[in-house]
Amino acid sequence: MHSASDNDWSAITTADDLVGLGDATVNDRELSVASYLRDHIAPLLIGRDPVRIENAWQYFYRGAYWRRGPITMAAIGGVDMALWNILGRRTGQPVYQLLGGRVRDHVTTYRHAFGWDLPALLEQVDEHLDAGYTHIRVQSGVPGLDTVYGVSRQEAYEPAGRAPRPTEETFDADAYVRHVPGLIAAVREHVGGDIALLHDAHHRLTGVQAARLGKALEPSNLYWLEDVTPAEDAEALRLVRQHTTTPLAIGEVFNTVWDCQRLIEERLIDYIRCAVVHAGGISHARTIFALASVHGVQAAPHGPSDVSPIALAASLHLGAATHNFAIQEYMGYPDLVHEAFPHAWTCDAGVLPPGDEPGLGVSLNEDLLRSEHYETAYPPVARRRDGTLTDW
Ligand code: KDG
Ligand code: MG
Repeated sequence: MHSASDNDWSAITTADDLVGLGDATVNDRELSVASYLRDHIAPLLIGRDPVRIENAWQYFYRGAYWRRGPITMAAIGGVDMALWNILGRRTGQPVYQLLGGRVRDHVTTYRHAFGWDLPALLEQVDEHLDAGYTHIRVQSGVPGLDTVYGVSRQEAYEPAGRAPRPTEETFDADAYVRHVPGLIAAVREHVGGDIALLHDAHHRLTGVQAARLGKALEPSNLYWLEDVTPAEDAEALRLVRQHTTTPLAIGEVFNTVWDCQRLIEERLIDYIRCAVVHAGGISHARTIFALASVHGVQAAPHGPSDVSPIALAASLHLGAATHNFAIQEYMGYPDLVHEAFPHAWTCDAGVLPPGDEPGLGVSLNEDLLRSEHYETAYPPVARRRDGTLTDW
């Protein structure tokens, strides 16, 4: 490779001037990854053969004494995506062809509906139904709380607010667990039996609270209950598993196969939610999903608006070629983001075709990006009523 990250954008340029884009964004820690790339990876890319993608992955993972963690793995992930992108452009093939070709006609997606109360929530649910979506994540406010993570009184794309420090909100797990089953039952009644409903608890419950919630949600027949306990606590999930048949999804905060090995091998979850960007790129997400396939667990990557159109493209190419890839989260982007990252993937009536352009099929509108500037944004911090922090 000729140069890497020597402009403002995360691009790798080969000696014969092929450019590969990657995404290495870690929401609210963006600059740490930028430093990791600039200071520790870019100098070591120079002179490497861009075709040896697996070799580069192994070098950056095993060659570093300090391994794993979101910053390291996102940096490796960004490089890996860019190298797959380059290989596609060099061979004139979309990345899904290089991964073995399509196993499915399209990748199914789910959208977010949120509303402070039931009428507001149903309004958004209806908009998604009218647009042809069949899978909808539903989140709402909770009586007695002023704010709830991911639910805004206004329209919003991402819970992270642009500010020099995180806002704080109060969370009450009992109030939440009391409220959610009735709310989702009302949504189920509204949409009928054929629509898949999902819900995200954002890691904030104990095992017992989560088990109660899962049980109470059984009549609503959820597609999944997500992040119901802190992801790193396998025994909490085991407790939930023992008490409910509500399907469980977890893993958006995992970065390597070793983070989720136990959950997958012991079948404590139904869906593994690692994102290509945060889990070491296409090469390593493929390893995770392969382990999952052996144990009856399906892939369902994270895809909020802080996962860029480049990383989404990488996920869709992998999804097209991965048998146990169930669904891709797609939160949507503001218009500015679509303009900044022109992309071949499309979103139409609940499906996300990756497009057939060589590589990942995403480019950068550099003029537009140059006119924007970086601002710190943080998701809120949540405290219980006594002031202690929630797990997240
Ligand atoms: O940065 C945090 C967001 O990506 C997260 O809140 C979104 O939980 C989330 C989801 O499932 O999309
Ligand atoms: Mg989530």
